[in-house]
Amino acid sequence: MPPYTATYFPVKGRLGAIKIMLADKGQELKEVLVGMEEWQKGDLKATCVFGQLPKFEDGDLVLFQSNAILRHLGRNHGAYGKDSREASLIDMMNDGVEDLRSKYIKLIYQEYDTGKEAYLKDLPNSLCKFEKRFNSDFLVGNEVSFADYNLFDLLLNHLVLCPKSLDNFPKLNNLVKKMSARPKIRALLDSEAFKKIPINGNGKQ
Ligand code: 6SG
Repeated sequence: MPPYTATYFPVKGRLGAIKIMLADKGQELKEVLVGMEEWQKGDLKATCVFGQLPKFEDGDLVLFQSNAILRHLGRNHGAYGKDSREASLIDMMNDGVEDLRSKYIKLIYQEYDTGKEAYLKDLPNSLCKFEKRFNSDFLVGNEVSFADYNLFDLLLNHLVLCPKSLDNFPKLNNLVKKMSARPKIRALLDSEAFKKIPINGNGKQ
């Protein structure tokens, strides 16, 4: 089977959770990195369904939208719940992760210097919603889902933004601890290739 291919900028950004999930599932990923100069030529952008990256190829299936990619991989690799009820709950939690990720991206790209204090003040109001959902090591049911990988990736970013951000959230700390300890995820996080790419495209983190 040919490996999956992802085309993206040289940042973790919206590919981070996808890479973590693929690593944990023992899947190879071929990466095509696109620099600013090449992207600004516009040829690649014109071929992207919504004019944006990441682009993800699974054989002849071409996908855009990072959450659609996560769902696709969740379906393919048994990370989408044990039945349709769990799948719906996983969708709900992942949409919640997307809401927080959108706020984070807005902070990073639009108001880092003026808005960080207010962002961190409000952050517990978002994090407590996730904290309350954990009855096991995972957001939904007893198995890892794509929403867990997505939340884990976003929490790692927040620990860089503010190392104390999870201090009052034992369940979120547990997620970070347990996910970081999964051997294939640990190997990815420790790899030079992963460590050297910046989280975001503007140098802010
Ligand atoms: C930005 O927002 O890296 N894609 C981004 N930006 C380029 O022309 N809803 C979808 C999804 O979930 C959102 C996609 C996402 O998949 S990612 C994109 O394609 C555009 O709109 C964040 C990121 N930004 C870095 C960046 C892109 C262009 C300028 C700055 C770094 C420099 C040049 C290329 C890379 Fe750069």
